[in-house]
Amino acid sequence: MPMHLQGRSSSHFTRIPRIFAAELEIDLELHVIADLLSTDPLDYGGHPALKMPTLHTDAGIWFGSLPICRELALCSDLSLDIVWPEDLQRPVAANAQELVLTAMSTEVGLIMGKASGVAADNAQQVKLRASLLGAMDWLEMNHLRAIDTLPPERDLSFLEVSLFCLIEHLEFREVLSLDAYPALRAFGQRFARKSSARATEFKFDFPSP
Ligand SMILES: N[C@@H](CCC(=O)N[C@@H](CS)C(=O)NCC(=O)O)C(=O)O
Repeated sequence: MPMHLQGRSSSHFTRIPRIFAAELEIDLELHVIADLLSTDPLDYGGHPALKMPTLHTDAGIWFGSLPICRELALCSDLSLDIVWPEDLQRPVAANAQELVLTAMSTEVGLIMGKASGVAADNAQQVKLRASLLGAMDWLEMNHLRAIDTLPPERDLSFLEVSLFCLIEHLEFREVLSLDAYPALRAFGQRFARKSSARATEFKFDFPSP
């Protein structure tokens, strides 16, 4: 069975393994999930928690962007030097990774809330936005120090790929402008030049209703 990923071209958690696959020269077919309000795991490629992405290989189903990227790395013929979250020894780098993933999940909460008609001034949405802004302010101040701790000989790091997917997604989904985050915007512009980033640009798989 050829490997395929169930997800969406508009999803930041889906884009992480798509960038990894491109860097690792793995042919990965995207199968688009149609209905994000479905409560049937089968509509999410068998994900019991109703999330995307899932990877489907001969070995089985893989849930979540990090386990999927690890499996892609194991299946690749290239021996890329990859920095994984558990390799981040310094607090600034470990905290950056934690805040990137937290901000990505917070963004999902904001988008799903808006899409299902929750008002922006709902207390939960207000807290989600405050959480996102807190994470972004910290990342604006600290992401370069975090990246500086990575081994210079690396080919790829989960931290940089996930940070890139987060910051491009914020503007793509009109959740937050990057105007207040010039250093993060500059990081995103540099990373966006990679062919793996250009090959996986965010887009909506369906026309808006
Ligand atoms: N920890 C998971 C998070 C996955 C996740 O939150 N995916 C979002 C899309 S980017 C999702 O499925 N959203 C739909 C929903 O939460 O209902 C991962 O790393 O893949």
